[in-house]
Amino acid sequence: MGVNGSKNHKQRQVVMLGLDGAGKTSLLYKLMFNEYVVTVPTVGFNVETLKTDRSTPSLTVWDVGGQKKMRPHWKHHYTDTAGLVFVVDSCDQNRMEEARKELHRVLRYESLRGVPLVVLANKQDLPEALGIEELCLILDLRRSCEGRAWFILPCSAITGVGLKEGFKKIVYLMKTPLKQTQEDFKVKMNSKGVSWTALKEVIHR
Ligand code: G3D
Ligand code: MG
Repeated sequence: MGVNGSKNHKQRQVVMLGLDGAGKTSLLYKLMFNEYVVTVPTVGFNVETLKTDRSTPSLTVWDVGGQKKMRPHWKHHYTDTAGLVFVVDSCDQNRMEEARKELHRVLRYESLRGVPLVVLANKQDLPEALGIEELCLILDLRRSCEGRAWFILPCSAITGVGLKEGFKKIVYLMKTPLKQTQEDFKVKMNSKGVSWTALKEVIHR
C-alpha cells in the first residue's frame, strides 16, 4: 500500500527527489503540460499521473519537497516505490556535495534496495551546466549504485529536452531485470559498433 492509500496494479509509483531548486516541479509540469510554469518552493508534495506508452502501466509520480526540513519526510514516500528519479541542478556546483550526500542517504535506505534509479541532470540549457561524465564522478554513481540498475541523462525543464527520455528510461529499468538491462546495452554496442554514446551508456551502468 502506497502513501496514496491504494494498491493499483495498473500504476507504478515513482518518487522524484533532489535538493530544493533542482527543478523537480518545473520538469514535472513541463512534461505534463508542455509548459514552463512559474514554481514556488514545494511544501509537502505534488503528485501526478504520467502515461509513457500504451503497454506500460501509468506512473504515479511523487514530486517531494527538497528543502532541508522536508528531507526527513522523504522516507514516507518510499513504500511501494518502483523507481527513483533524482534531479540535480547541473549548474549548482556549490551544492553538489550536499546533493551527493542526500542521494547516497536515499540509496542506503533498506526498502529502496535494488530499486532502479534515473538521475536527471537538469538545467542543461545553461552554459555553465556540468556534463554527464563530470556529474557521474562527483555524485560517485558507479560505486553507490552497485547492484542497482541506473542511468544518468541530461535534461532541461525549460526546453523539455531529455524529460520524456528520462521517464521512459525509468520505466525500462523498472520492467527489465538488472542482468537483462546490461545485456541490452551490450547488444546495442555490438549492433552499432562501439560508439562513444553506447560506450558511455555501458560505463554509466
Ligand atoms: P524544485 O521543485 O526542485 O524545488 P523548481 O525546483 O521546479 O521550483 O525550480 C527551481 C528554480 O529553477 C526555478 O527558478 C525554476 O524556474 C528554475 N529551473 C528549473 N528547471 C530549470 C531548467 O531546466 N533550466 C533553467 N534555466 N532553470 C530551471 P526560480 O527563479 O523561480 O527560483
Ligand atoms: Mg518543487
